[in-house]
Amino acid sequence: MAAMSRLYLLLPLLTGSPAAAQAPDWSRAPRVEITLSSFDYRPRAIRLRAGQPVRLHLVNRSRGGHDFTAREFFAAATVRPADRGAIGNGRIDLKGRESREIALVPRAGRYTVKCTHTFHTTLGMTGEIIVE
Ligand SMILES: [Cu+2]
Repeated sequence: MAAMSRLYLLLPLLTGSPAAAQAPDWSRAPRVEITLSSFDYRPRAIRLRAGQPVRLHLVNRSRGGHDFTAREFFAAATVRPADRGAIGNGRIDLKGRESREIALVPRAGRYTVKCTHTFHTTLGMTGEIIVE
């Protein structure tokens, strides 16, 4: 019985669940590719798992610049320290043909993403991030 309860105490550490107060192993986080183009995001609905570390790989396929703006999403998430500088006021800027990786642990919720360049949202650059 005593051995059993000890195992339960160790379990969060062994499984790497959020209960363990340690930095996520970012290298093992699955990679999710998100493509930006004129004037679209692919996929339109980005589905992520709550509390699970993930590496968002943003790829701008167009010649012009775009951004990936999701203020509530980034504010709620735990972003890898090395990537925090790339997010200014919930926005990630991508020059033409640029790509960037952002690792984070998302929090459950539904969030909107949009491009803040003039008229780009009107032209279709909006999407949704669904974290369950
Ligand atoms: Cu844009």
